[in-house]
Amino acid sequence: MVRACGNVLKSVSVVIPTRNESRNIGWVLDRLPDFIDEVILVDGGSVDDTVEVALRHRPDIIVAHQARRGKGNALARGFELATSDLIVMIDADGSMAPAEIEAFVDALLAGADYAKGSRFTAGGGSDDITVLRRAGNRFLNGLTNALFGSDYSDLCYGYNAFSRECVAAFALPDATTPGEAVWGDGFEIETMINIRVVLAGARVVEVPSYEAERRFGESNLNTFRDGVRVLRTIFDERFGPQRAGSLRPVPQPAATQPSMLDLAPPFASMPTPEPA
Ligand SMILES: Nc1nc2c(ncn2[C@@H]2O[C@H](COP(=O)(O)OP(=O)(O)OP(=O)(O)O)[C@@H](O)[C@H]2O)c(=O)[nH]1
Ligand SMILES: [Mg+2]
Repeated sequence: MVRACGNVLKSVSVVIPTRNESRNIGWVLDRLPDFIDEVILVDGGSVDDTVEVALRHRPDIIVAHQARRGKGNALARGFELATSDLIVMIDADGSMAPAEIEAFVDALLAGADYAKGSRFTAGGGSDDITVLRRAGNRFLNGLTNALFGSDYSDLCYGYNAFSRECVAAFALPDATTPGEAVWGDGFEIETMINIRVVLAGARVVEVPSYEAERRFGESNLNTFRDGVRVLRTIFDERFGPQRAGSLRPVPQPAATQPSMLDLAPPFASMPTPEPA
């Protein structure tokens, strides 16, 4: 529990997707701040002992198994299960410092709906990003800002925190139906939710973050394939017929923009369909 101004207590859940992270997950769990109320690990068919190691390091951890493939499906499942007021998403590979969670939570307590980690804002950095990935991220980030009026500096970084009202704005596919992966189940989830919170009028604040190299093991991300998925996500969200962008107005500049929390329900501004 953390104390917000006005002495309101807020609970905090952490959602961690894992795929063969037995050598890293203990390091992450041991470093979570003491105020965390709930830790949800969503495993994607690990063939090592990720789950056993996690339970040893954090006996109260909630373990879930994802229904389909991909980091996006795992995160969506974790968000469905999270019961706290505030939710933090963090990777299990040790590249994101758990101690930074405090800064993310502080940003939410100060009034943000969505605290976006950034390696490219003052105080952030990376030991891990390649020249190619940096250039790709910069291009995709600029395109997103141009099409949606956002002010992101690091679109493709998955260390974020948000109030639970944001989960409705994410409008993610149902995570529990088994079968083939659907759109949103892959690494594109990060771009999808970054765009959808902006379209919903959420108050977005960037939090500087330092990315280390993953501690052990192999990356699951393919720079080219996943870069193309991010590009498709941006175009789909902006121009796709059934996508969020066609349902919700592009928000006005931040100063005049109400918080998403002021809109009840979050999609209050959606047009009401004409009766047949
Ligand atoms: N449950 C689940 N977790 C996944 C899946 N793919 C990746 N992950 C986890 O998602 C997190 C990020 O994956 P990484 O492979 O490190 O990808 P990345 O951090 O975007 O890329 P790098 O910078 O190359 O490490 C890690 O905690 C992975 O274990 C998946 O299909 N299912
Ligand atoms: Mg990683």
